Amino acid sequence: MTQELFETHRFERIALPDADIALLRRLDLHDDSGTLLDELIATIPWRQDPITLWGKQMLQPRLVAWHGDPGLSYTYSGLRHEPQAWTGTLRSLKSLVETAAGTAFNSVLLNYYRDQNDSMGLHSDDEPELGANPVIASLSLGAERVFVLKHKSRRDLRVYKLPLPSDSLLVMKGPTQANWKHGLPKERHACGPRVNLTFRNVLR
Ligand SMILES: O=C(O)CCC(=O)C(=O)O
Ligand SMILES: [Mn+2]
Repeated sequence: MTQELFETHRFERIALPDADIALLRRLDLHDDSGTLLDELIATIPWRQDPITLWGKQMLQPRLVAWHGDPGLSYTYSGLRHEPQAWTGTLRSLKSLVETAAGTAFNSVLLNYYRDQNDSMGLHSDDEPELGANPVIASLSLGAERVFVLKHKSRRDLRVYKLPLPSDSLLVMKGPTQANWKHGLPKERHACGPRVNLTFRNVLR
């Protein structure tokens, strides 16, 4: 059943060693009015968290929010978070993503990149709360941005650049987080806003 759904949705496998990554270039989000991006930007309770970089306190170069089932808690960027409640829109998106990915999720981390100057540094989604070999389903909306993947130990492999178009769904699973880092660099050219939703299953 799961395999069947996977094929129906026409995922492309991203052929990287020590990883299990697939990309669905376009997931139908039932966004007929084309207002989903603006709605998320306007209604999600975005925060800009502080980070310490080279001993200096600054704000992260993007806005974030975390929504999920009640009672979960999750530490990222060194900060512990309680989830905001699911909204109707986030619940519908979760359901579409769960069907496409063939996996259930109990939370979503949202990232809002306002323009080309917003970014996310190289990291792995390897927090202990996610367990070993987590499945992460990452939905992109808005401006196309380049997602980069860098192997943790193999210096012979180049940094892999994967442009993520609007409405695409990237699924990372198996040993991907153990062996690769990923990030979203700034762009040199002007670009509009992008919202990314990474659905995760946080273990209780
Ligand atoms: O914006 C993206 O595509 C990456 C997001 C990400 O890696 C994360 O939320 O952990
Ligand atoms: Mn990540």
